[in-house]
Amino acid sequence: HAADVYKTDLMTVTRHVLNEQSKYPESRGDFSILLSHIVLGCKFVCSAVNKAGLAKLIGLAGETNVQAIRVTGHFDLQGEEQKKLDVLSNEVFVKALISSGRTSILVSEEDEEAIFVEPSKRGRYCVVFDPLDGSSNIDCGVSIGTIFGIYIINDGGDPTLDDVLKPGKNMVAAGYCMYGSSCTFVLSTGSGVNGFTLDPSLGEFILTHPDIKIPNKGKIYSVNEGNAKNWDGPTAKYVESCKFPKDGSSPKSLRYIGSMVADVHRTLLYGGIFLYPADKKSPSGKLRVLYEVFPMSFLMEQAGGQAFTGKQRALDLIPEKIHERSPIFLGSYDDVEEIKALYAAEEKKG
Ligand code: P6P
Repeated sequence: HAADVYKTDLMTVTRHVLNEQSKYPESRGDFSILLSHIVLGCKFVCSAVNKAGLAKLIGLAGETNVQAIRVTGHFDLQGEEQKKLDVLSNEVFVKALISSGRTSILVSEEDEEAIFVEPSKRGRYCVVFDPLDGSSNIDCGVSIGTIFGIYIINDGGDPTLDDVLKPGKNMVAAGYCMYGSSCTFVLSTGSGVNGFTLDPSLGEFILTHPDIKIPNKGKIYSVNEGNAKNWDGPTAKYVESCKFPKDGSSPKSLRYIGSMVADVHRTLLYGGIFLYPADKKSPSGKLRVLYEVFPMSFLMEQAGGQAFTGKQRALDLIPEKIHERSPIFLGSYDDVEEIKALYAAEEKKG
């Protein structure tokens, strides 16, 4: 009987968002249309990333560097040409978002300036995104991802940068898509976090991780120990306490992939803490506020964890520049509390 072999009540990401939207009777479906275009971009990038892997195997790219693959003209991307995957991904997302007719401003890690959508195609949303975060890991097959956050445009007047230079707590949604052994789409629209896995045979993201909650405390810390020489006191003390716990508990394990989406996804599912602290070389850390720190912090809070910059709650930060960086400590609630206490003690010492 079909019901025995196939799950017939398929909860796709599109259906899930429509369900969410039904809670807001006044909504006109704009968000669902916007999200369907983001999902389209993710499906395209998933396919391109997988091809990049194959390109090396069958020499498609004809170059040692498989970051460029031959574009088969899926989109009007000037037909057949060699493109670096992150440039290709950016073009796909920009074109998909503009063609959705639901956006007014786009901020991409790949574009120095914000993109202001032409008036005839404007909508209520502003999308900030990193189209292919961690792309330096493509050649070795490590998981990479797309990260995005969504603001609603301020009332009245033409769109300006003030519509995106807002605290992360003003975001209406955030998420990422991880291109790894499977293609996993994780999303929050402000009432919890849900994970979807791409079923390539259907071309649909199916709900596989409903209502994700991060464990209150974890056994993993995730940081680039190579920067230890340049850390400030509280960070150094915290990492030391992970390795040589004073309360007799067992040391935490170190897991660091070097691809934010992969490190954050593991933290979300297994618990623990991910940190990219400030250091003497980079006093604001490395990760970008709008399209790395804010979306991941939004998801962590929605999953019951928290996110801290070393000075304040990450989502309270108000960026002044669209590519601004910030230190970030995010993950299990209790683990982040420990590092907050160390920074507070440092603050007291003055
Ligand atoms: P590091 C990748 O380049 C990235 O932007 C994030 O995805 C990742 O978390 C971080 O940088 C890794 O930086 O300095 O540890 O190599």
